[in-house]
Amino acid sequence: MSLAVILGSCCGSKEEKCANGQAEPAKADSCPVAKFGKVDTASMNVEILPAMAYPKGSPVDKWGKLKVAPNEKGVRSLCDQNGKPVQLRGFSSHGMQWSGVANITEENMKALRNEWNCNIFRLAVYVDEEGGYAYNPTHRSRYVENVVKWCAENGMYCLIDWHTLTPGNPQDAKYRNRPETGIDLAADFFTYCSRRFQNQKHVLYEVCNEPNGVDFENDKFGGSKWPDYNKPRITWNDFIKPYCEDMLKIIRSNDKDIVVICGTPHWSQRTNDVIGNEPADENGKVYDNLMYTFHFYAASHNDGRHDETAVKFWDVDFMKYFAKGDSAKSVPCILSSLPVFVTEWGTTDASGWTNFRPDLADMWLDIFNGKNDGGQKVSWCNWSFSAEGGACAALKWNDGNMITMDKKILTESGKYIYDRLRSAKD
Ligand code: IDC
Repeated sequence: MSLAVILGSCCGSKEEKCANGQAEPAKADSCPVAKFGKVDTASMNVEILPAMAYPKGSPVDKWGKLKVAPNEKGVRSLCDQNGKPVQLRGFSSHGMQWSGVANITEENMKALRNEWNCNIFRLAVYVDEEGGYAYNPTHRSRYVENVVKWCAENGMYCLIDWHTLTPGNPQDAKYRNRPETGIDLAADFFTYCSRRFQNQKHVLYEVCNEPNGVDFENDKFGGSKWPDYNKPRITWNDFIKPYCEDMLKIIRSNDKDIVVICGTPHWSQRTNDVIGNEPADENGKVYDNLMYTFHFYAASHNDGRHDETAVKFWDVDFMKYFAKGDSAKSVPCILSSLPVFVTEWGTTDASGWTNFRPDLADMWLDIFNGKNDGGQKVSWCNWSFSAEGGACAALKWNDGNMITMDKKILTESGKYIYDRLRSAKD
């Protein structure tokens, strides 16, 4: 199926032209989807991999293809194939184009399952950053596919993360209509992956990491290049939701019930913007098996304390929003209202470099273990399984190629996550 057909609502007499993924995009005013680029026919026709096998007794063997279903309080939560709530816990990779990728080996994936007790691994596919996917699309057939296979071999779930970050708008032409090729990289990537991996029970998709309104290049928005938490520039309604709906049409046309996770405004911190306004198909039916993400870095996003961190962040009581809601701020309890997956979090401040705060991380993990009004168990991936990016990285610099569980190679954060993963109970 061509991109324009999947994206739908195209354009009467111009249908032939718009419906052909290989045609030049028509002018924006003649076709509502024309501002987006093309999908490569090679992606549309990629060979579908046969279903992979999972070791007996492993998480994927026990839980099967995940879905979103009500928990005992009637709150939508991540569940196994039989509708029993499950909690996934594990790591996110660092950018696979940097040396962080050095740690992602067959051996280490085995260790993450057998020694660290991870049941998920998130692969961060940076796009337009130096050396990212835009500059090397073979990443999908090399790293992505290897990680999908290695996760299966160990019976772990695999979250494929389209790691949009700079630019912060997932609808930016750098993602949706590359000037040099006219390719809609996001649509092309999800066309390829949802077809290639359509038989795999252990795959999940995160369609955009951390939408944000930073404009490093020319500050189109005027004033500060840093957006205000209270006034997100890349809003849920105008930018992120329509983008998620585009990707859902593509993904669900190949894989009708796979769990898909949507990014949320302001670096995936305004999860509450989604309440009552969830992505829907062309008939207005809200998609099933959708989750929404919240990202936090413990020293920056917590109960609103400001005093102890070098960098001053927001005085938002995120913990209250998620666990109970805050009527004074008109925020209902988020974990009673939406199925949430914390696809990325760090033990430090949001730079990733400083302020390791296990005490604040503990408070968050208590909430995720069920201490919230929705009784929702929240799945998470820690940033990052890497020696890159400062104090939040799990491994020490130059010792990244972990081959044994010698704790000498772990940072303070790595030791903390190791203990939390090992002591976690299903
Ligand atoms: C950081 C990396 C850093 C890299 C940068 C790119 O650690 O090496 O140069 O991205 O801009 C996020 C992002 C994640 C960040 C991480 C730490 O999703 O990509 O990684 N962070 O800053 N959101 C909040 C923090």
